[in-house]
Amino acid sequence: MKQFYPDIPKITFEGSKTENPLAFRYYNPEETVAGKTMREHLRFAMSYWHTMVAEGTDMFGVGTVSKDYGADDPMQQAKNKAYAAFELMDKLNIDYYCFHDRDVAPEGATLAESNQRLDEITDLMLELQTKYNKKVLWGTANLFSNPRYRHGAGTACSADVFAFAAAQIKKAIELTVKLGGEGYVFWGGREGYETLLNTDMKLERENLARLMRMAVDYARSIGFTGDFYVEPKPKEPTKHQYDFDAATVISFLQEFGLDKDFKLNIEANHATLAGHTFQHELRLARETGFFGSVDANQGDLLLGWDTDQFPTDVYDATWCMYEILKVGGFTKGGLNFDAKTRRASSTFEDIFISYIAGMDTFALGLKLADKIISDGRLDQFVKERYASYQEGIGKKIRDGAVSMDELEKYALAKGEVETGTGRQEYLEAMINSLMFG
Ligand code: XUL
Ligand code: CO
Repeated sequence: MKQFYPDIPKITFEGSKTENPLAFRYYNPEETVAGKTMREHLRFAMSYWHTMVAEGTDMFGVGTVSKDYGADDPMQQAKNKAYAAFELMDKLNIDYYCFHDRDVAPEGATLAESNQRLDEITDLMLELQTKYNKKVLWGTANLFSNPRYRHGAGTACSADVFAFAAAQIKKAIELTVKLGGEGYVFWGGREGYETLLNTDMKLERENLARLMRMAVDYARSIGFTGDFYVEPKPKEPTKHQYDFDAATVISFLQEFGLDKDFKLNIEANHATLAGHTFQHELRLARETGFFGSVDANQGDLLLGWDTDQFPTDVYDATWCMYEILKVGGFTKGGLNFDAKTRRASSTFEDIFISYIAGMDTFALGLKLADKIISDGRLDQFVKERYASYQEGIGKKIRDGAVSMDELEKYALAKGEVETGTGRQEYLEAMINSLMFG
């Protein structure tokens, strides 16, 4: 069979000393860490849109790498893209992938034609999944690229657009089920506004919730047993998105009675765009029971947009894996590399090197997080910092067994209080010594 990456060998683990750029330094899939293999912990996924489709265009220039896979006809391109995708996953030892409907098959002149094309291509994808033993982490619908969605999809001012979006989601869910997908994502690409001057925010938010409710009910009715996720992002492409950050999404889900149906897909670069750290979003998701999946990438803190870089920041990966270990690991979610090579990194080899870098970074993060947790000093420190809530008045506060009167009496009798030092720098130095030994 024709190879699309003939110069790239199968990538194997060679250890941290290797100088081979096409080898893993830290990701050793069958190595056990904290009771599970790295493969089981990390559940890496390839993002079809960046890896198989995006050609490096930006606002100032055209693509720098061709993704036509040697064909002119759009359907032949889509087929070749599928062959290339599975060759890439196979060579990188990646078990999962994520896709939008429009990534895998070109949109047709009508919805019916688009759907027919999707049927044809997903037949091939299913065949390739079996051949290469690959799985879908999650599917989704692209409700933001076509001009019809310029006012949003579920939050559009036009009911016809709402209906079109619903039809597209229905089909994307059916395809996710057909391909055995373990999840389905709602990312509100244009579900927000540019100006409140022309916006009925109440109706838009209610409609978005209606669409999500209908999507869940439909999916369950056709036997989808996977997870639904919302992927928070504060802005871009719209000025304000309704799925702003984890806290906003959680309250939205609760407001509309969707909190039992959805979890969160936390993306690193979206967290920083919202003014949070990646870990903050993960921590909130973990502690509220909404943790689901992760879009692993990183932004550039000097830039105000979503650069979707491959993750190489070991601190961020470590704190991400710390939260994931603390929540007990992924169930149906995983680490999807929603990441693209820089525009100037314009060869297919760069794509492989980028995935290797990302996978190694998270493998290292997993090992370091395990080290921090096993060491125990950090957890112990936090526990002791809140020790006053374990007994006496603190325990009564936690138990809801104390009144304002009683607290006043207590404070009056106590006099000035002593709260001790936070020792942040001690902790930072301790973590560095754990990480760098
Ligand atoms: C955009 C983004 C999307 C979602 C899926 O910022 O992250 O690619 O992950 O629609
Ligand atoms: Co994403």
